[in-house]
Amino acid sequence: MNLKNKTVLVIGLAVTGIPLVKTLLKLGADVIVNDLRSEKDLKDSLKQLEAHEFQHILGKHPEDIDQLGEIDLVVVSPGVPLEIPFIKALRERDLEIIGEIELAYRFNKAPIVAITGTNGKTTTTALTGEIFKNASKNTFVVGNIGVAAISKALETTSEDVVVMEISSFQLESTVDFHPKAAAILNLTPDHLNRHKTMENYIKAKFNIFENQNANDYAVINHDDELCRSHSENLKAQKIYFSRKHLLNQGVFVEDNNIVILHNKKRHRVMAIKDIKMLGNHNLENALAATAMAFVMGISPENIAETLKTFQGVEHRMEHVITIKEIDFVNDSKGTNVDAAIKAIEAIDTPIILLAGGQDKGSEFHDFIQAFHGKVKHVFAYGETAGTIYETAKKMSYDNVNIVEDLEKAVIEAYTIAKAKDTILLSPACASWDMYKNFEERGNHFKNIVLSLRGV
Ligand code: UMA
Repeated sequence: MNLKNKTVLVIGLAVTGIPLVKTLLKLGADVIVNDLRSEKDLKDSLKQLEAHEFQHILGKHPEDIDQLGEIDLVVVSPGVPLEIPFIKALRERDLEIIGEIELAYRFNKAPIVAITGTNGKTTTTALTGEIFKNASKNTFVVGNIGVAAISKALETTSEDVVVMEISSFQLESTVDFHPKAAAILNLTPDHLNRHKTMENYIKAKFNIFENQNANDYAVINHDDELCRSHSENLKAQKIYFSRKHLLNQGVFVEDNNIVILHNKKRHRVMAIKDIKMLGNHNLENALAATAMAFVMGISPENIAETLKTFQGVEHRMEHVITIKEIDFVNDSKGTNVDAAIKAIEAIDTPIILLAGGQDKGSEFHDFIQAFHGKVKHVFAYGETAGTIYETAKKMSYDNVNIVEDLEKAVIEAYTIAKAKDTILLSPACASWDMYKNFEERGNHFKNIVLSLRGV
């Protein structure tokens, strides 16, 4: 793809948009940036681009697309829904509209290992990246994990490997994107405010396999009914992983060991008790990472070495501190019901739960059901506080209170907590009603918690 002297419209100027503009300018393109936010709100983004020359239209999406002049390509940030009137109008003009992942793919030179799924994708991406790094492979870990893929694309060579976390948003705007190995970890309802139906969400996720062929690998969770049932017609070689069943071929648990059975050869990787990360969900993440690393040529010994030491990622079941024998756990990355259920399941002590946030159209019935006598109390805050409260009451769970914000939730929880309890932030919702992102929410939680020392 040659973008020299082409005019490229970039929509969204944040984590994706900033390196996108820099890369496009490096490639010799003329860049126009558009963002809903005002120049004042985008002050930090603009500062990072101070030394670069480009046009911008800020504060709204243009109603009259003719004011943009001649455009050769449109590249959208993942958080921009593709059905907004502005993008529809651009489409009517027959313009090529792609996502940033697609653009990164077109300039990328390394084999790609791509990971999606509703939950566990950040942990699995970080873990897989770590396995490659520990096996002395030059590795780029990018994508939804917080480092835009385009920011590294021009640096890659065929000797490297790129490990990408990919969201359903990003998979809506891929075209030729073709990973060598790709995984769907699991599928439960999420982001339905954007995708509208579960079918649309699943379809976006399966785009990850769309351009693969018989020389590629599709890694799939055998224990997840939706993953399995939608995988029948894939063109890539299927590598199943399972925590619950022995498989004829794939990666699974046998006699408490991780085992790989591939091309009739059996490899014992390690005992599951020696995996550093806790919880069944992390065992599944470990199985998926093992499958991907193995098909990409990493030895079982190298894989085991990393699984024994990898501690997990920030904001995902992160132990913050113990005060007066009360553990505080930051799971701000638990942005949907399923993730929060897995967090509850992974903790063995009584829990005081802090939950709520942006309303993504989720239902909380399964969430409340997962409390199983383990969650002593819930403090709900944010846009979904009322829905969580009403669902709990309807299900005869009475230990629920609505509080104003996260700070109030922590203080109330600490007031009623007893020694050996865990105060868990696992919101089951996105952060965007009150915070810029889940990292900001997690950091806020940690600051509030740390300020309780000595209280
Ligand atoms: N914007 C518009 N019009 C719109 C919507 C947004 O102009 O209709 C503008 C906003 O004003 C803002 C910019 O677009 O200035 C934000 O773009 P974005 O939402 O795509 O966010 P980025 O900061 O570019 O970060 C994105 C991902 N965010 C989302 O998909 C919402 C990051 O994933 C990702 O790390 C980053 O690209 C690099 O790839 C975060 C995330 O929350 C972690 N992802 C969701 C999740 O995991 O559940 C999908």
